Order: sequence, then C-alpha cells, then structure tokens
Amino acid sequence: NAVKNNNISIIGVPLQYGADRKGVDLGPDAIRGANLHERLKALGFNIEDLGDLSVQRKLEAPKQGEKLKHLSEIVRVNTELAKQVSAEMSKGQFPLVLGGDHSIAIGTIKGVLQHVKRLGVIWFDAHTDVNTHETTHSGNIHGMSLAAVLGYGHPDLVAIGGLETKLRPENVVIIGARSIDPGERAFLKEKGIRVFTMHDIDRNGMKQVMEEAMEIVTNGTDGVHLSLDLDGMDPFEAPGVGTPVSGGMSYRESHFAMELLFERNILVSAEFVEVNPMLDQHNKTAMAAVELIGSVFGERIL
Ligand code: HAR
Ligand code: MN
Ligand code: MN
Ligand code: MN
Repeated sequence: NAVKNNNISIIGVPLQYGADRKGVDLGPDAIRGANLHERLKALGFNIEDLGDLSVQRKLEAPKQGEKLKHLSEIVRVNTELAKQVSAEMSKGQFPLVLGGDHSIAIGTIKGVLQHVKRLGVIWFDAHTDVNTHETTHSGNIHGMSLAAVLGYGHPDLVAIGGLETKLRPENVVIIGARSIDPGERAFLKEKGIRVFTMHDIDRNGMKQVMEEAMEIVTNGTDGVHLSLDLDGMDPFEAPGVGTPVSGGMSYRESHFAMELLFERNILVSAEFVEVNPMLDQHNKTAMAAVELIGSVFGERIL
C-alpha cells in the first residue's frame, strides 16, 4: 500500500471516447507536466512511468441508433489496461493510473481485482457513474463505469478483465455527489450503495464523512482503491473538466480527504481522471490533481 509500497507504476490512459467533450485524452500529459514525478520522488518513492496505453487516434462518429458511444474501442483499451494494472501488481508495484475519461476505471479496477479479491473503492465524483445501457440518456460510457465493475450494464463492459471478479456494493462509497440521474438514484437505492453527497459534507464536514467512508470500505476488504474524478472538486478550483457541476468539494476539503486517506494507509491503487487541459485555465486542474496525489502519498505542510 501507499506507505509500505515504495514503488509506484504510472500508467497513462489517453482515452476520451467515454466522454462527450474532446480534450480529456490530453490529461495524462498535463498531469505529468505539472511535475508529478518530482513530487513523488521528493517523497521517497521509486517511480516507473510506463507511458501511455495506445488509443486509436481517430474514430468514426457513433452510428445512428448505436446507444453506447465508441463501445468497442473503450472495451479494447480497458482490457489492455486491466492486464497492465494486474501485471504491475504482480511485480509488487502500486498502480497509479492517469486519465483519460472515467470509463478507464473499469480497466483499472478489474486489474486490481485480480490481486485483491475483496476490494473496497472510494469513488470521488460529482456524479455516481452507475448508469447502464438501459438507463443512460447520454450514451457516454464514463457515466457507466461504476455499474460495470459491480457487474451491471452492457455485457461487453461487464466482461472486461473477466467475469470472475467484481466489486460488492457494500464495499463501495461515493463522495461528493451532486448530479444523479433518475435511473442512477434507483440503482443506488436498490444495491444499497452508500453515497456521501455534498449535503452530507456540508452537514457533517469532511472529517466525519471520510471516517465513515473509510470504515465502510475497509470493513471485510483486503485493500482500497481510490477512483478520483476531478469534477468532484468545485469547478472554480478545478475548471478543466468536461462535465462541471457547481457546488463541489473545495480544494482544502479534497486535500484533507487525501491526507486522511494517507494516514489510514489503506490504498493499494489509485486513479485520477477527467482532467481536460482544453477546458482548463492555466493548467489549474492538472496541478490540483498533482497536489492531491502528493497528499495521498504523504506530503505534509509541516
Ligand atoms: N450521468 C451523466 C451521464 O450518464 C453524466 C455522467 C458523467 N460525467 C462524468 N462522470 N464525468 O463522472 O451521461
Ligand atoms: Mn466520474
Ligand atoms: Mn464526474
Ligand atoms: Mn499537498
């Protein structure tokens, strides 16, 4: 985990086909460009940057009547990602995945599940990403990734990385949600997934929310994955995202959540997704991502 494991493997996934707006494929390089390596090296980690997975540069526009946009390329890339994440964990490396749109959580999590059978997941996001091919209005697969790793949705998405492994709803928490579709609401209720909305953060504060969240994801699990969508933060502080939603977690709240995660020393893997440099201001969002990564790996003010 983050403390005992001194070896981090960085995997970039320049995938944008799960999102509606162009530019999120530039995320991995923007995050690297904000001095990611230097920050992690200063904390004493050995860094192995595996570069980016290859993604088809140009795709045809989704065909009329094709409900899930760019399904086959998303399945291909995520299948590769799952293999690479699993291979790195076999070598004892901590996988740090840089997105790319949030559909890449499918590949990351399926790869981690090869090694950590009972995995807890903290899903930091403005959205809950539990649409399926039946409930989606947008057809964008980044809104379906959490459902897919729980075993629900289009069979090709659910099958990525093998059918033997999946997450259990009781081991997942969502933090920062403030935009939930009607179909997702029903799904979350039916599966009993714990969602800490912005209302909960306002009411109880990030400290209590994180303590409860970490209790849930560590209960009966062997490790925890952090899936952090930068749109969970407030768009004033992280404007470079494709689907901004007002009223998000502040820079300090997000930072504090990462510091608490480091203290508990529970992470086995992490991903930072949805950084879109084409929509960003002065690389602010990529820099925020690197700040959060620094904190989750142990940076302290004093
Ligand atoms: N729920 C909406 C949809 O399914 C919006 C999805 C989200 N965007 C993301 N994922 N960035 O968190 O289209
Ligand atoms: Mn998301
Ligand atoms: Mn989101
Ligand atoms: Mn910091």
